[in-house]
Amino acid sequence: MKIEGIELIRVTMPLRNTFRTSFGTVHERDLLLVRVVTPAAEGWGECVAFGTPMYSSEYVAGAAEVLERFLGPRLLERGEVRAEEVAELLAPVRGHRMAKGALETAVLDAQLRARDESLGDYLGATRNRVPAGVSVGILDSVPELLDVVGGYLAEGYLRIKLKIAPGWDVEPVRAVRERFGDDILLQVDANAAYTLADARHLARLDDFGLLLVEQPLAEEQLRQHAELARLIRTPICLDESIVSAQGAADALALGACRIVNVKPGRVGGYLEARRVHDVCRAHGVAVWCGGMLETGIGRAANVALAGLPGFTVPGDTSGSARYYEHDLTEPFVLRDGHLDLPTGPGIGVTPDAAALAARTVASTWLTA
Ligand code: OSB
Ligand code: MG
Repeated sequence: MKIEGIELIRVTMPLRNTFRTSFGTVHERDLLLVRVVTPAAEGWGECVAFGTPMYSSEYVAGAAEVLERFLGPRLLERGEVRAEEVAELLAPVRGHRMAKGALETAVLDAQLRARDESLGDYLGATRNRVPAGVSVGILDSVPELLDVVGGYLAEGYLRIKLKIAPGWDVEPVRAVRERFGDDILLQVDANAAYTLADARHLARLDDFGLLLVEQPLAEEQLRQHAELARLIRTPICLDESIVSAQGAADALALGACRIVNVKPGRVGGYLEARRVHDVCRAHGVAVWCGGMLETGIGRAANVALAGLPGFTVPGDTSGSARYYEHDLTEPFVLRDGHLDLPTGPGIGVTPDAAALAARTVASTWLTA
């Protein structure tokens, strides 16, 4: 496919609810969309970096710059390119996986639209709907948390994830178990807020039958996660630490985790995300699809990926209404606790022009 132009669109989306994690608080979602124009079709990708580099080292303005100066020009100079060649073409630029992933996704979307194939079919999805979980941020009080969790359960969410941090861990988990019982699927996410010295404290979570504890320690601490796994019974899941399929293989070999959160942006796109899925599946390790507070653009692709057979537990693929009053696309709506895979070509959705225009703060065109 000939890439004629690439548009980088900076967008700000007000969040319905402030989202607080151990690394900071997000009031609105600053994000970057990538639109690729080819003679046959155009394609869209959502870059999952946040406005600030607190979840990981990437951030929106940095992603925009690396796309504009280094990644975009490499593609435009090549002219003809297939989605399956993008990662290799961009490999000389180190890191910046979220920026690369957005560009690869836009090319893949255009390629699939041109041949009228859905992303789910292309990736190998085996289901037409996926179970939905929801990630609940840190709140000011336990009663407030119980209200919020009760509301999500009433909406039909099939799994609850509580964000935790030192000072907000055992008590909220205990309160949710006491109020909603032992049958709800419950897990926690620390976003790297603890150290190995906290092992005895984290072991107190073992009493609550959690599905997993996500990323308790720092991104680089694979060996220490393996050590922690010997000190607590709750299965460890890695998020931030897994940035490639090779890294996932290393983490499994080390015993650093027993389950993996797959976020396509974090690993550089949907093709690498599928390889992470494949590696884990070959090891008998479950994966689930993480989220980055995406708009409908990123959400559509995540839901397609979550249709693959190794995604055996509910992910952070929530309905649009959990995040936004007005999404950029047709909203994703929970039916019976599930989201349907999009069936149209490519990612299956496009931004509503008026909704996008209302939220766009800047846009840049790159041409050959
Ligand atoms: O660690 O999984 C995470 C949101 C922003 C950054 C990191 C994470 C999260 C979530 C929410 O937990 C996922 C979502 O609902 O999109
Ligand atoms: Mg996480």
